[in-house]
Amino acid sequence: MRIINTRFIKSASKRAEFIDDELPQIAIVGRSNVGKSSLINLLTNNKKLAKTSSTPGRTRLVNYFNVNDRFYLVDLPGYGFAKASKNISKSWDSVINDYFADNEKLRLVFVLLDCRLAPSELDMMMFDYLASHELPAVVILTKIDKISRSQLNLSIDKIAKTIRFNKNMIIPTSANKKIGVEKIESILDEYIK
Ligand SMILES: Nc1nc2c(ncn2[C@@H]2O[C@H](COP(=O)(O)OP(=O)(O)O)[C@@H](O)[C@H]2O)c(=O)[nH]1
Ligand SMILES: [Mg+2]
Repeated sequence: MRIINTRFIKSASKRAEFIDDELPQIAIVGRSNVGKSSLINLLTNNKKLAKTSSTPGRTRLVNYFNVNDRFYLVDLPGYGFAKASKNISKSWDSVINDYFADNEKLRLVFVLLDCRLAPSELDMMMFDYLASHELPAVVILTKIDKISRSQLNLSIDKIAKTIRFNKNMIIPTSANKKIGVEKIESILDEYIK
């Protein structure tokens, strides 16, 4: 599927505001600053849209983008904000749990990981959570323009082992160099029927 037409629909702060219509949904998760907004910008090639999603007040919200009138791309709040907190649940927004709970429209979750960093405890919790809820996940490695190709191969091997993922479920991307769009588009065909 080529992404041709995208538009921002709404931001939701609680369950009652979530969208539940006939369109399937693909969610984007990851720690703050991993590159969620930049990925949306890359995929939709729409700077106005990215601006919308990076409005500071909106970062704790669930942001819905309609893509090709075929599905919603759903930008979830970044986790790991409360670094000082010993309480992990405090750094994982409850709106994330609410979004995942009984969500029949959710087809796939993109979990974003920075290609230079080992997956965090919260990332691992997210993978466990998705596995236990039988939600399909694809890993998007962000910011690959920051490392060499050989570093990238090492990083993919390491991360694949850590999270026990098949390497072809890990997609290298760069928002800056516009790398990875075709691979992500081909993944969409598998999950959006
Ligand atoms: N070099 C590089 N920087 C990136 C890339 N993607 C995001 N960034 C930078 O990383 C920072 C956080 O990105 P953002 O999309 O706002 O992350 P979010 O908090 O997950 O939405 C910003 O300064 C971006 O410019 C990338 O592919 N390459
Ligand atoms: Mg963002």
